[in-house]
Amino acid sequence: MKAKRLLAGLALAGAVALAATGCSGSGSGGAGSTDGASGDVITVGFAQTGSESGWRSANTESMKEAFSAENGFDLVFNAADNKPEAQIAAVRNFINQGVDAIVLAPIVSDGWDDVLKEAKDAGIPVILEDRTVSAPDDLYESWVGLDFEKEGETAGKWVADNYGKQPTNLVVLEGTTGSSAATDRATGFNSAIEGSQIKVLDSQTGNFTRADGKTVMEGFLQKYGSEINVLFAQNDDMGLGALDAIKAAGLTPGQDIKIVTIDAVKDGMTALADGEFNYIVECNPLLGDQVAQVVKDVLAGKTVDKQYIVEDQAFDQEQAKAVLDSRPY
Ligand code: GZL
Repeated sequence: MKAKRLLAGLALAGAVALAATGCSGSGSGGAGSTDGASGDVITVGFAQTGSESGWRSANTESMKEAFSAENGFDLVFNAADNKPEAQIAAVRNFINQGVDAIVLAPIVSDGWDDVLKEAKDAGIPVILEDRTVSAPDDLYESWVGLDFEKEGETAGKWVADNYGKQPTNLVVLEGTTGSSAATDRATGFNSAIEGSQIKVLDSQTGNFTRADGKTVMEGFLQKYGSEINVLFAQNDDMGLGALDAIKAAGLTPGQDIKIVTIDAVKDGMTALADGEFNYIVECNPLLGDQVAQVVKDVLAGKTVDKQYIVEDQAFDQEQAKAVLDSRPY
């Protein structure tokens, strides 16, 4: 059983509070300083997925802020344009450069065993952030991420509680095929609607992007039209793209078609506050401080947990209105 540590919810200041279970990084090398003992700059290769969504932009910003020069880091950044083979090549380049540590936000779960083994053989620790991989967990030091299955379950429970007691037709915009975020959200969502009168008419990937979310929703509307009662978009951006398609079809989002999404980025929360979305489950992108702490602890030879899972919350329209102006992303 992997040791895992739940981190307290996101403080509005955007800092990730650590749970009282002692994950305090109390030794030298807190994320806000150099690594204590040696004071040497830590060179970190960060293999990011790309820039597919508002969530990704917020995550990249959080990581760059945490892995700054004043925090004792030299960050080598790569964004793989959502191409798994390019991301594997980026990790291999980091190994060849001899970085001190590698941070990876894996686009997809599979295909990582070989290059992670190469990193291990080169003595370069790998820390996963955001999504995770299917490779054996002895090939990476730790995963700082989110409970995607719980996010999907929370979204599904809201749909089942509100619309599951009468025949309801639903379509799904899935995230990137093969990503742990998409796979686990689907697992959680489907388990939550099981036994209800929710009927899934169709489910296709929109690759977590607005453009593809719009295109796939246009197809759904052409095929099913006003039969569609509810849209579950696995991230805000696909839901935002779907808004354009729904309006172009002469339908009113949030009324004719209820919309539930995951992320809670600013544009999504604005759509929720404006009544175009109906419910959003948060997925906290501000992981940088925790990841930087784990990197420093690993390089200082300290024991770290295999998982650090950041807790999420959820919002309806009234809650979105109340917090919109104070949200850090
Ligand atoms: C979730 C993250 C997903 C977001 C999308 O942690 O991997 O990828 O939900 C992003 O917005 O593109």
